[in-house]
Amino acid sequence: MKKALITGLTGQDGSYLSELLLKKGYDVYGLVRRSSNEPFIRFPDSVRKQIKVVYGNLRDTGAIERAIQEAMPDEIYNLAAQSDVGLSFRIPEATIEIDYYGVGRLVNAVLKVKPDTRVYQASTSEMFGKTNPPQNEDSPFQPVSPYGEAKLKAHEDFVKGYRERYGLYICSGFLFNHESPRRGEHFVTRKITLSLAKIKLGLQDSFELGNLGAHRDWGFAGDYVEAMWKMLQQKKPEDFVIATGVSHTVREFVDAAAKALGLKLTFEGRGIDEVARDKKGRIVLRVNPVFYRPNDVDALRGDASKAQKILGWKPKTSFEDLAKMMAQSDLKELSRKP
Ligand code: G4F
Repeated sequence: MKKALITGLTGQDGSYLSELLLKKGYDVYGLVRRSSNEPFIRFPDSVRKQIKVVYGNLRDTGAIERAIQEAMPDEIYNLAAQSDVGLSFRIPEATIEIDYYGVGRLVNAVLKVKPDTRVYQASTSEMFGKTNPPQNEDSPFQPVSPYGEAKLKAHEDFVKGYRERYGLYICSGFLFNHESPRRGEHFVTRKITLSLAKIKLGLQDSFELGNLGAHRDWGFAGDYVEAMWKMLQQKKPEDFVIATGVSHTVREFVDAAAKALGLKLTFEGRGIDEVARDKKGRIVLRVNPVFYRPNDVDALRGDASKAQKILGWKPKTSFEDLAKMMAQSDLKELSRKP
């Protein structure tokens, strides 16, 4: 039986990946922060029971080494991160601490305890930053956020660097935005679906967003964890862009989620004066500059043809189906609550 250790187990990707690996017959260990309030909120009970928890985090070298000693994993998936791009402008040091130094601690522990472990590093499309789409593995990196910078440095030093210097089997997945009903509520897609579902049920009148014009390439997280696993099953370690190849604005996501809930919205105005109205003319969405970032990535659209060719991977879920899945899940959950 193969063994896998997942850091960041309790997040969206960790929950889908652990389900996938359990289905494939893996023994799954998770590095879990003791401070998480409801660490297993995203997990069905049946999955949760099968996961072996090791408490620790990427700030703690001793805990990382102990987790590897305990699991003796064939594969490690490093999904732990300060992954909120907007927040990284406000907490840059904490972001670098986890997203850069944390990766260093992990790969050094691997070399010390079990150097034949295969490692997946969650790199990101945010590293491409200002580079024009479509972005692929050969595109230049031009990050604009502390988060993107920390992830880029970790990729250069600990993925490319340790692969070349120490022969470590380590791959970066440059994953474009990937979402699901399990997405954290501070990311834009989930904020949108949750707010619209509340509006639909009369629990809220309106909500606010920042940059409505940003383009993102949004896919379904459940499809993307399969690509992570495939990367660690190859003869040699390589890096891959994982994306749908289709890009939409934040405004278009609002529209698609609203349609899925039977709400017809009309957008009017520009910049901070833009609003969306429902069919009775009531304002349901306003722009609030509080949600703008000091610097934002304007346009992301990935070219995942290398992943398709070498891994045989392609996305299964369309943009419209993703928005519908998330909006309907929030509506169902909220309707259930007393
Ligand atoms: O949902 P977001 O916060 O995702 P972002 O910044 O693209 O980052 C996500 O995807 C990356 C992959 O490219 C990951 F590496 C990263 O960890 C994370 O998962 O924001 C998407 C867009 C941005 O342009 C943002 O400015 O939505 C815009 N936006 C507009 N209003 C907003 C809001 N974002 C948030 N979070 N909240 C708003 O109210």
